[in-house]
Amino acid sequence: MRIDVVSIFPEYLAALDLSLIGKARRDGVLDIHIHDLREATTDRHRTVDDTPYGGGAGMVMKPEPWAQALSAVLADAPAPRPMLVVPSPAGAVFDQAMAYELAELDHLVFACGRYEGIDERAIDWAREEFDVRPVSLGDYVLNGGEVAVLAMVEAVGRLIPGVVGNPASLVEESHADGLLEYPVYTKPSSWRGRDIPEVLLSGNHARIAQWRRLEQLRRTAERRPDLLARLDTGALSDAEREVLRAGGSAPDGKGN
Ligand code: 6GU
Repeated sequence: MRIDVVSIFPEYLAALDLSLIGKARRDGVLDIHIHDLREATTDRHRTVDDTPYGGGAGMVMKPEPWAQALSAVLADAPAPRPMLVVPSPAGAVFDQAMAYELAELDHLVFACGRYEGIDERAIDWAREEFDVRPVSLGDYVLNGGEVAVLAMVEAVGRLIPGVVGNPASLVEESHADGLLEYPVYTKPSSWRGRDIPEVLLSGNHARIAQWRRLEQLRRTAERRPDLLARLDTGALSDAEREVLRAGGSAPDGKGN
């Protein structure tokens, strides 16, 4: 997969050299290019922003540097119509389903806005050559798109074959099946007076799977009841229904 990121703070994206994403880059699995938007300016001050028409606080990113920068990316693109992801608190909310969708594509381009955003005409202009998706990480405001791009590249990149060493770890994790992950434990089995749930020592894989499934439902009901609306309730066992009826409260009443 090819990924281009355009930003006025290219150093922010240095984190993409680290860990599994960094290794995937070095292995040639992810072809990631970081571009400085200011390189696409022509004035002495390398201006990328100006005051908003209609008034109001803050500054707006000028359209021409974006057109120049995105045209340069297109000139080097492996295929026509890359996906242009525009990080914005005014975008559609990024989730695991969107990560899976983006992971199927050959070429993603991220346009990191700062200030109050990018002149809307630059976005409209880009629609002629890109599929454009304004995307938000959630309902809060960041100062710019860079942190959001780090999150999105990691979420999408780890779904590309060869990025995560053991593909099985992609199956049993939060959101893979629309539920939160079950709690996990490692050695020692007794630590500071706290024992792991005995079922995990039983060696009974069916019982363990059943326990984990109930814990997933319990946690989801407790922490993210909004996710349960998408659950196929026709396919639930009696024990699973009971966990949901109890609203995610654990048998000991503590939740977890
Ligand atoms: Cl993607 N960008 C910015 N600037 N703020 C955000 C966001 C993105 N997602 C949530 N808040």
